[in-house]
Amino acid sequence: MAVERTLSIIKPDATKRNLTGKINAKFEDAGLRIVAQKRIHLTPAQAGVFYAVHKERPFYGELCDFMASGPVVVQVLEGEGAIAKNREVMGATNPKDAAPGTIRAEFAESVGENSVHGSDAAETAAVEIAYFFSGLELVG
Ligand code: 3AN
Repeated sequence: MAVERTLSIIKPDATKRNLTGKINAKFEDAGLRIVAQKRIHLTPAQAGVFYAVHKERPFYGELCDFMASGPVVVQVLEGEGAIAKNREVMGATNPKDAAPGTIRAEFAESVGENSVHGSDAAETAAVEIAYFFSGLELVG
């Protein structure tokens, strides 16, 4: 399987509860390497650009406000099949449906405040990584 990179975000509900280290341990235990990472505080407009694909969904405004409600940790994870592997480690969008042991099963508060974001395909991973990181910041 090819080595890939994927964009991960530890969301405000998780940074607020001091869960960054526990979530990073889940990634590293699964063989994902954190090759770039920074803690930032998005504006609603910056969150809106990131989530533009969801513009027409009824929860878009709420999602942008939530993502700007506190600090987030944006990170690039690298590994074999990293995009799908990260989605596995994250668990289903709704924590009620997330498999035991996944980040969302253990930590998410609701379908909206679900602790982590992960890119869903190679094309979106490339766009999402470039939104937050320059090439010089990727130090695999
Ligand atoms: P995922 O993050 O699992 O790829 P998406 O792409 O369907 O899920 O949704 C993006 C984000 O939008 C989710 N992580 C969640 O924060 C939010 N979201 C999705 N569905 C809902 C919903 N029904 N109500 C509120 N927020 C939602």
